[in-house]
Amino acid sequence: MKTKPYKQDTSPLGYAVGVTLDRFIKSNQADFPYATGELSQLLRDIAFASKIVSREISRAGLSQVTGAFGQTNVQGEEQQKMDVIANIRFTRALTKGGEVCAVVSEEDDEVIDLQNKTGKYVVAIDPLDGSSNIDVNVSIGTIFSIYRRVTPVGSPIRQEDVLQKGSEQVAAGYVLYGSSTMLVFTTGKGVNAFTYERSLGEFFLSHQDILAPAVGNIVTINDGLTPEADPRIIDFLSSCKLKGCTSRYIGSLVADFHRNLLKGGIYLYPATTTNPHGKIRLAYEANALAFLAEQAGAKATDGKQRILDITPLSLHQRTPIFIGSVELVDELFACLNGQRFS
Ligand code: FBP
Repeated sequence: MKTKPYKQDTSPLGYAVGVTLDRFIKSNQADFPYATGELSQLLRDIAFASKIVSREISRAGLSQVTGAFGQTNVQGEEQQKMDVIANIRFTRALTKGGEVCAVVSEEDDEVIDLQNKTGKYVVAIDPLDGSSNIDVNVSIGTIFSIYRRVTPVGSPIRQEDVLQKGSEQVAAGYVLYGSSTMLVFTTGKGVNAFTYERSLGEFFLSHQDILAPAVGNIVTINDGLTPEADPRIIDFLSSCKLKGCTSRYIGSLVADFHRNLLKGGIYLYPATTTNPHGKIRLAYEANALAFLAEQAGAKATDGKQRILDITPLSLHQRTPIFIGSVELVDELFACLNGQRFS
């Protein structure tokens, strides 16, 4: 039987649409720790849930899902309807995906035991970050951290499974629901971003091997906090102003982090007299972004140590966070400690 070898058509008619998330995962399987397909399936489950959440957000104003849900979460914050919707969608996708045994969510007081006797992974998730921006059509996000459980598979979930240092993460990422929906993640081999093509229902690779500029000129802080912050932080902010840095603050951690990751800058959420541990949660906000930052050549500290070296003591503990371009984080650290951040 006569055959002919496939030759990729190069005419404009067959223009390339790009590398899908699935194809990227398949061709980079070696970059996935343990490389048995479970972690890649878990990432697919997160991508699937984010498509549903992205759809709900994009039509929020039309479908009565804006506004408060009428309950408060463990942080004492009023839950928004979209917080609850995102929590349902991600927890359900992780349950049905079958790779996860436990979930730590910003919206749930306790650990959610998925009663999955074969699940090897633990996920810590902020289903919807930037709640204050949901109803005003400003970019919001989802943040996730993935760990391998440390106790035997099939045995009861224990504290050591869910209270792991950030340095133990096997993967982490966020979804940004902005002018486009993007999924950004690392498995410890660099940072890649995928943009959602709604008409095809697919995430396509749009930013490969992201590296954060070592030098940045964007300072991101809620200026309303500064009167209660450490005066040495005020000194740092003044030196940035003198250097001609600019100020940007969206009020959604994911969106502020993403901008600074691409353009160069520093995000600061310090401890204040009102919040002596800051506001940002270690398990499902700071750890994931710190892993991504370091994988992109940037840095993340609580002012004393690497965020990833912090030993977690409780599920919803908060931490001060200073994250971004190396030069700016080093300067901030030197302001606070009078020595370099190594
Ligand atoms: P949640 O919305 O998930 O609770 O996250 C916290 C957050 O909204 C961050 O996204 C944001 O950077 C910060 O809090 C804004 O805090 P503030 O309103 O004090 O500036």
